[in-house]
Amino acid sequence: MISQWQLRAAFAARLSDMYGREVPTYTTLVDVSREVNEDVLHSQGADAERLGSISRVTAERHGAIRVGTPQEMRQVARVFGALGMRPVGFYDLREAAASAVPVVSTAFRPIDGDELARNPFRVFTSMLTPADPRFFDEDLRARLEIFLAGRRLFSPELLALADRAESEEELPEEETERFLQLAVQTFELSTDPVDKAWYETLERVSAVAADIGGVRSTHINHLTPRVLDIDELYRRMTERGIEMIDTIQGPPRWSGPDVLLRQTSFRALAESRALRTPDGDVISGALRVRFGEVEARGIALTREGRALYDHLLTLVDRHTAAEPDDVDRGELVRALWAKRFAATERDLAARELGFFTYHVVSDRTRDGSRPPTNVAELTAQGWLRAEPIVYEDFLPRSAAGIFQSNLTGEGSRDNEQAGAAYDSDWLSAAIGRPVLDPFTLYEQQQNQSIAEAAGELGLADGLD
Ligand code: OOG
Ligand code: NI
Repeated sequence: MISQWQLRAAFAARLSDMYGREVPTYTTLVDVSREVNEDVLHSQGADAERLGSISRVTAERHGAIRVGTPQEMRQVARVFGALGMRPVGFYDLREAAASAVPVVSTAFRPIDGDELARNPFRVFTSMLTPADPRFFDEDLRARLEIFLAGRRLFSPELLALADRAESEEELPEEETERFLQLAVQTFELSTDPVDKAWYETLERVSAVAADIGGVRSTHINHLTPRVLDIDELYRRMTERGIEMIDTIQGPPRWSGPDVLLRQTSFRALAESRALRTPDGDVISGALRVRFGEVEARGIALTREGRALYDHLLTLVDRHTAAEPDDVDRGELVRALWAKRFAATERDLAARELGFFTYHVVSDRTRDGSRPPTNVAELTAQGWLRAEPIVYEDFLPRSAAGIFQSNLTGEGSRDNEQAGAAYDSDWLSAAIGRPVLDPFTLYEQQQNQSIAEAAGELGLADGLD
């Protein structure tokens, strides 16, 4: 029998092989990431594994897919449910992007510590918002909804196998093979001709809308390996002549602890696709939508930590807008961070800006004194050791940036119109499963470790 985590790991590996065949530059990205990771491991030793074992990091990927309707979203949730992945977090990219990105998103990922350690594969999954009048007028909305209702992304056989794997939490070997084949096939780039006029109609509104609603299938949009030194990776890719987007998104490179997520990507490549013209001829064209991304992960921030991070970003934006000429954005960010952000892990924990798990230090020389009853003192006095919790989620601003830097045109949006309201509850109802709150998940992990430590120290009333 093949367990869910094994299914997840096998699916991630096969998807990665498939994407490497379809987008060879992605294979270069994976190779360079591996080289950088080996070099960091070599130069930093055990410190390199502070945020995950080298085997986890080397195999680690996230993918991105885009679907059109709540029904398709529910089906995706069943396929990922089979792999032990649950929807976590709500991202409204319509608000995070300046140009037209008419989607709302969640990420499917494993949620408990052991499962994440075995294989943390996650998929950023976006759903089109045809009901948002800022992007789609009534006529286009109706045509789009009819088009989407008439396509089928997932075969009944795949969904049946997925449901079985989810309810039984495993699959026999033969069914596993079939399930993996069908699942990977679903995300291959289709060779069916694309209706040129329809695609272009949507493209005028948004390249993302065309990529999702202009074709009768879905595909993996990008895959993202994890790297331990993203600045070095960026340098080496550029050196090889691969065109990267302008920036590394997310927190700056600085001397303090790595937090949240830093990402960059190589530019979307023109891929040849068959197009059907209004006369019915099939011609060969090129569409530019798929790319490869890479990321470095840091420590998960608490709500307070995240609020501080967002606040610092706002300050930088304001300053850059006011004095566009005289600022080096990177310098400004680093100066601000040095002044306001936590400079060490200990500081992150003490200011309750970051999440940690706490573990009893077994070899502490006991002098017969009673341990203090609060986490900060226990840690300061060496009774407890704090281990950072890795950020397993995404950043809306970076996600919007990744979408935008790979769009061909700005698209169009009518900001005079009120946007259609979508939120986490709406998405939960649409998917038919609760969209989980990432902060709550990290907090539970932290609290559980504290409760266990209290038990081991014989502190029956728990810890503050
Ligand atoms: C998803 C973009 C978001 C990330 O890593 O932030 C994303 C997409 O392009 O479909 O993958
Ligand atoms: Ni991504």
